Amino acid sequence: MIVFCVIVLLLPVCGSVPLTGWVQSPGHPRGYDPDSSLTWKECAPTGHKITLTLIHLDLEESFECEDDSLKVFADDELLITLCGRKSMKELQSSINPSLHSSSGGCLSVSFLADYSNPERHTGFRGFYGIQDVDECEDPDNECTQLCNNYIGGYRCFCRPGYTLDPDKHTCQVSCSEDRTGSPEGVLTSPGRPEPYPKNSVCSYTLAVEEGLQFELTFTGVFDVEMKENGQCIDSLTIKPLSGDVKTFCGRDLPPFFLTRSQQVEIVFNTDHKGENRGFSLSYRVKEMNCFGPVTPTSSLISQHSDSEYPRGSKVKVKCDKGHVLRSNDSAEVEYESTCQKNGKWSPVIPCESVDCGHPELPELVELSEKDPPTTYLKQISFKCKSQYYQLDKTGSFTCNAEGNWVSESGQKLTEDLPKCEPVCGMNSDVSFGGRVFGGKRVALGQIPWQILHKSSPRGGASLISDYWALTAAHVVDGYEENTMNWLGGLIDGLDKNPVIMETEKIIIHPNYQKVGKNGNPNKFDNDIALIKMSARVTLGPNIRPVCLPNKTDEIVAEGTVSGFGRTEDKLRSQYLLEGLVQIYSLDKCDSRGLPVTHNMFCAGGDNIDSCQGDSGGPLFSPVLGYGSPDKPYRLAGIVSWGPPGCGNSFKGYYTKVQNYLDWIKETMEKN
Ligand code: 4AZ
Repeated sequence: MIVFCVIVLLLPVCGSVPLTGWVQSPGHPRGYDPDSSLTWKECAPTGHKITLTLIHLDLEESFECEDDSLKVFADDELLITLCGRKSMKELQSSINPSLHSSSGGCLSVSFLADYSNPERHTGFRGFYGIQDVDECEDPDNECTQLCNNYIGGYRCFCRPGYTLDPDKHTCQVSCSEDRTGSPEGVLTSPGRPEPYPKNSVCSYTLAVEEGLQFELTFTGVFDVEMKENGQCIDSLTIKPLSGDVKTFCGRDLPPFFLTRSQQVEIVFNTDHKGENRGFSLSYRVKEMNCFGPVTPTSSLISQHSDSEYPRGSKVKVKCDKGHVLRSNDSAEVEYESTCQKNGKWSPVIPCESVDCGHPELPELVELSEKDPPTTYLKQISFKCKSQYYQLDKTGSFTCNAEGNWVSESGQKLTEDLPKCEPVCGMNSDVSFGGRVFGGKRVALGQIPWQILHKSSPRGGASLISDYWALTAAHVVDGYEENTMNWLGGLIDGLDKNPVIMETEKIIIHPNYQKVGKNGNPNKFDNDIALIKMSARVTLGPNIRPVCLPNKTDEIVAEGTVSGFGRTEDKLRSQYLLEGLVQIYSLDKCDSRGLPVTHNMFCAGGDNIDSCQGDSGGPLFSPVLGYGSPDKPYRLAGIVSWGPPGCGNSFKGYYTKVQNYLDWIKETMEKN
């Protein structure tokens, strides 16, 4: 009973697991029978292992022990397979040392004899036991300092001056200190001048009453472990109650330092390796002064903005250029401030950046960026909301100190707002084949400036902006200003969904006159009129303006004429037709005696002519299909009149648009 209790005290597991015992093959030592077998397994308690010592082995020898075999497993993994005969010496030297389980693991044996036994074999015998595992021998035991093994476990412990971390493995220096109220002193890394300890976190608190601060001076060698790339491995961090946190490491002595705060925490952190000599830091209380500037975007009037001021000092603060006081009166930029006992200025009124705000923009113009910053020196630029428009001028505007957006040349945005103007002379280029007199069918979007007045009289016009169109005066003569409807965006006169435009103004050229013998009303001089639509025409791929000619360009040699007018066989064309015509000087055309003026030119093609119903429509160049952004389509002429009959050897007469550029410009500006 006494013996049992002693064992119980030494090894709490001894009651349940036998300490030692024998394991042997069936029939040992007489010999085992064919087909005999044995399995055996023992497990160790925590901190222990099971060992097996074979003292005898005599099994039938076979290739890879495939006949009879003894297999030993540790934690279900095969350690060794044995057969044949082995001497005690052999067993002790090369087999037994490996026959043990892991700490807390199991060891098992499986013996198997096959059906035949040509000669008698005595089998095997071994004894097993439980052994304590020395975890301290294990290099992976994770004790950072000292290790103590005991039966069934191990314990880490620390050298004097260190405490064991709650993780039970790490030794830490007990180095934290609260020096509240201490006006001066020295802080050093633990163990200085020896290398500082590993795995430590030292936190030192310095604190004094309000109105005071600390002056920190590093002395002697500074050596805190740092990576080659400058990153800190160990670190010394200075955390004032208010203000910037600073972290130091490496070998450069940190500079003299004022905390600007009545309390500061100094934290020294080290990792698990390295031999470095640490730091020495002396501290001294100093009166807290105020520092300029009072706010980041201000300066002091007639004083140095970045010096120190004793308590009670009064300074005049002025906001930097482009900044104003955050107060009701936004124009204010100056105020007086006094240095308080706590080293802080009072009052402190922030100087805020002037904000130019989002400018009010004309219709169709928008900011290039969605919600750009609009404060002092920020830049904005513009774009058009639609691809069918372009800005009349490029460049960006900058928010100036007075709160105005100004261009690079200094012009105020409000005085010169950018405008979006329709891109002229561009079509949606699609090649189209098909069959004015001798004309070809036009595809949708090919002549997007062509618009149509369907009847009384049937006639054409050309959009020259998103409000204005040009036509022949004789087409609109007699109409009340707002009684005409024009159709656009169509190539089929019977299109059910054309763009309908209503006229707001019809302005016939003041010198327009019908001329002709016997009051024949079909020949005209100054046959040109401007129509203003009552609403902005929504431009798109099929409805866009044509460009006007340049004032100084030579009259072009050829162009395309288009319209919904009379064809060889029909009084009116359902579809928009176009044809290529050559342009001639007036003396090359036969007007059949009818009077001509230099406000006209004549043109015609190979059996191609404009005719009744085409009047007012465009003659433009380059010829359809040859326009490009560098060479936009320009309106050279307006279909006007011709000698009787169309498509014969007589040419058609067109109003020469180039002669009316000033009138067009002035009229559009005035209306
Ligand atoms: C017309 O009566 C008309 N061949 C238009 C053009 C031409 C002739 C007549 C040119 O509207």
